[in-house]
Amino acid sequence: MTDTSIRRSRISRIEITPVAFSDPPLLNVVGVHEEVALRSVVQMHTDDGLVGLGESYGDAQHLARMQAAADAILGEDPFNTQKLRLRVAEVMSRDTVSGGHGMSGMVTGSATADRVFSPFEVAALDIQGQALKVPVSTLLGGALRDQVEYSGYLFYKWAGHPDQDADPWGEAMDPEGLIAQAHRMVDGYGFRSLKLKGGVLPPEEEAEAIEALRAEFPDVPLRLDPNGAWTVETSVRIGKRLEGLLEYLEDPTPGRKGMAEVRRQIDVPLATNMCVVSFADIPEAIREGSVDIILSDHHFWGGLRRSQELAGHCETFGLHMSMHSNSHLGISLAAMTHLASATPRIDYACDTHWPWKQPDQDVVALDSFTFDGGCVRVPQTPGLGVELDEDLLQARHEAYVKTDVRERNDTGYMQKFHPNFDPSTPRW
Ligand code: GKR
Ligand code: MG
Repeated sequence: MTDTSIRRSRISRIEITPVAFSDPPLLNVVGVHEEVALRSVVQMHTDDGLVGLGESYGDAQHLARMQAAADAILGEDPFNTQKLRLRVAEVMSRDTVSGGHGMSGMVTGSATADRVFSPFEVAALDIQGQALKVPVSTLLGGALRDQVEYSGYLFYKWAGHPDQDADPWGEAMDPEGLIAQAHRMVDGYGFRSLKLKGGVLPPEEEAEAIEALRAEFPDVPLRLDPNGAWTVETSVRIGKRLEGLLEYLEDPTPGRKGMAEVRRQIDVPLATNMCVVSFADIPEAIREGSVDIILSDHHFWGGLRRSQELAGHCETFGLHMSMHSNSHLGISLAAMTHLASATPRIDYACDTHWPWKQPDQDVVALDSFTFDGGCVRVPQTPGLGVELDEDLLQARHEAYVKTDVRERNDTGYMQKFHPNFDPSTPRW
């Protein structure tokens, strides 16, 4: 007789490895990137020998939360991500400690349970894909494109970390420096759109930089993201100046009400990864008319399928989507690429910090990804389609053990060199 019973595999073990990799001194509204960026690598093992990968933030508080969540989902079925999510939410509902959100204070309002669940959902999908011998994009409904477009992410930056030699990117504190940086991005990776991280210099100087980039790259869509550094009045003034030059303006001013006020007065689409960062933020954003574009980020929207739920909300309310990024490794790039390939609502080129990471400082095989025309091919092998390199993982973990950085703190690092630096916003 044929055995028709279905044997479900179980999650037998979860390893969470904190890692660190070198990061250049990239400036933003809350300070400057430290010498290392922290991440965590999740390896979810099943009792039938599969291993799924996930990647998340590496801040100490977040690691503790992830460990508590991992303990709560042992023995569960990796195909039942609804149940995994409920378990994680139960554990997080008892979490009373604030902070540790991995974004240096820039985005802290997003739902803790979603953040903590995300790398486990990605690892579970990796396992499912391997078991079924299909790529993760297939599990997400199917890839509608075989490559995903990313945009080049420009930063004001110092030549190198203080007391160190200049890094190969060199200094970019004025339009000339940014144009040289943009050429490296465009020539080296083929990016066809560019985003400038603003909120660093007085707004008029950042507007000048956009004008200079427009003159240098007449056909490249441009975005500017001051991370809420400007008042409503400043946002309207600079927004009007940049009308016709920007593909979108990202978080010029803090809060949904302020964003709505700006949006009513300028003819530039407004995007956010700061004022709509969880499902609870959506109703007010719609009521107020705060934004045109939401930057999804599976790391804080609760994983790949929750990000697709967000896409459903955006479709209902006529909003568009792009994708947010923080300093990340290859497991995240694979997950981002699968998600975007299977989510037509993500109709803008996605952000990535990828070029800022030294190629040998990842945890996946060095040839896992190439950028061609700013695009990454959607992995076609089962699951996420990336393999962990044990030697690289070990090296990154040793770097974590060696550094005394235990949470991202762009402000503290900036204040070491500029003690009067004040991260409050709006600043201009
Ligand atoms: O890496 O400095 C940075 C960025 O500023 C990042 O932390 C932001 O979260 O890229 C992000 C953004 O779009 O706001
Ligand atoms: Mg942003």
